Amino acid sequence: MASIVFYDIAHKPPVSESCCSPNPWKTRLALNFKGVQYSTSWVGMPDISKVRQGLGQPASRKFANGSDFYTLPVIQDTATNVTVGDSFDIAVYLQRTYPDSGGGDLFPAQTLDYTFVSSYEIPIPLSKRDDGGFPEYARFNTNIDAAFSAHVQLMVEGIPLDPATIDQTKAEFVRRAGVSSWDDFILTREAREKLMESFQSTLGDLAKLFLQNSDGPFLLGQKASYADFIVGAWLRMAQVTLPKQEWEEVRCWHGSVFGQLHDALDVYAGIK
Ligand SMILES: N[C@@H](CCC(=O)N[C@@H](CS)C(=O)NCC(=O)O)C(=O)O
Repeated sequence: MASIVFYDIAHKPPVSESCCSPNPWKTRLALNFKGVQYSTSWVGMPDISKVRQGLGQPASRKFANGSDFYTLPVIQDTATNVTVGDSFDIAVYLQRTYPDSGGGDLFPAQTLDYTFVSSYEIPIPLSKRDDGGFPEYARFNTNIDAAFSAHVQLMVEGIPLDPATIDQTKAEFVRRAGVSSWDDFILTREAREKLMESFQSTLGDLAKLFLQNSDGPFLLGQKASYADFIVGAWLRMAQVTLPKQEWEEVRCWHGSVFGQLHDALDVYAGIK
């Protein structure tokens, strides 16, 4: 019996092909890196609030109007009786509770000098949280979330929603965004090209950080850290949700740093 239960979002079956939510992906990569025993509990989109509240976790995020946004991941560690409901807090918890497990240090000291300056609005405000004693990583996490969230409209259309609850989920996305129908999320070809250009230039600034260390694929060269998982989690979402040709473009931009990072993280990407 696994000691950790990891709650992730179930999209269209089979989950092994559709699993694409970036914050749960950060947790999966961290759990696999740590090599701790766990099992995944899959939660359908309409059930997230109920499941999260059932686990005694308050909302870790707010919508723009100030109302609660119930999210995953959550982990429940049955060995310690601790439940944690935010991806960054989970990584800090794993590091502090299982410091030497698996690949070792999730947060090796490094400078993560990347700031995203937004020209696009972020659809849902990002979580506000403590830095857990790792301020460099916490700031990097916030900036990466902002950089990818500003371009998330490229990916929304391609989320493989579960056919069993697709109407309900689409209606909820429409309600949150305050738009009138799902079609409002669909970008015209021109708007898509413009947003892809912005995505490319945003990732160009990030690529500089990866290229500082030429024996890549990771920020520290051969050793993966939680900073690689933060970026890699968003790349998993891009891989699943972007049209194939656009994903190939992303992989190849900036000397293929992101394609190489994505592939190098396969060793930590097993779905359990
Ligand atoms: N601060 C949270 C944010 C988690 C979050 O935003 N999760 C998204 C998936 S990536 C979610 O649960 N969305 C549910 C929904 O859209 O209803 C964390 O980092 O864990």
